[in-house]
Amino acid sequence: MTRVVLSIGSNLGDRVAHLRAAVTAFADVLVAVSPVYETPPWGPVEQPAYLNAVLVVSADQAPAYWLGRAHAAERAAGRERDVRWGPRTLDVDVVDVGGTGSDDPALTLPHPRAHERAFVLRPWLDVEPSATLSGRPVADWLAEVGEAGVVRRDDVVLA
Ligand code: A4P
Ligand code: MG
Repeated sequence: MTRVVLSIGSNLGDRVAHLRAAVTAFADVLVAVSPVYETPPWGPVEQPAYLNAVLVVSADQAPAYWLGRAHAAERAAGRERDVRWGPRTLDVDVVDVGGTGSDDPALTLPHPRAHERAFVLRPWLDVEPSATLSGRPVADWLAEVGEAGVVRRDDVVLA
């Protein structure tokens, strides 16, 4: 069984409902669901704050399978791909597939920006305290990045 880390995020419409829909979409393979965080938008596009969380899933499947399921979950949430890094009802990124490395632009592993994003590292650490990313503890990456503006939302429970 391969252990897979997915990052989920929403900053349009009913954000909580979109994250819950992502959890439901992966219910058959779900291992863990992280707490939810309110996070300031990352990147060059001005947009509303995100709700972010991490899912750990597991199945005996190749990396492409997980990207396919991620895109299916995004489509089900009515995701429209217009602006790169722009606002979205649901984003599902494949962060790590059992430590596999890939340079394929269609599925780069581990996710090329995960190590610099507190909105991925913080919830991941909550559910896998000893996780590593590119051979380095996630806790160390997070200490380097910092957690400014990342606020845990204990009032929002996904599962
Ligand atoms: N792709 C390559 N590798 C991967 C991977 N590991 N996981 C390809 C998922 N997709 C991967 O993605 C663009 C292309 O990346 C896809 O065709 C896929 O084959 P997309 O989902 O179509 O577009 P995008 O999401 O706008 O681009 P990208 O690069 O995934 O954006 P990011 O990096 O996900 O940024 N701020 C906060 N606070 N929280 C967020 O969740 N998210 C974004 C999106 C921006 N700012 C944010 C957040
Ligand atoms: Mg994406």
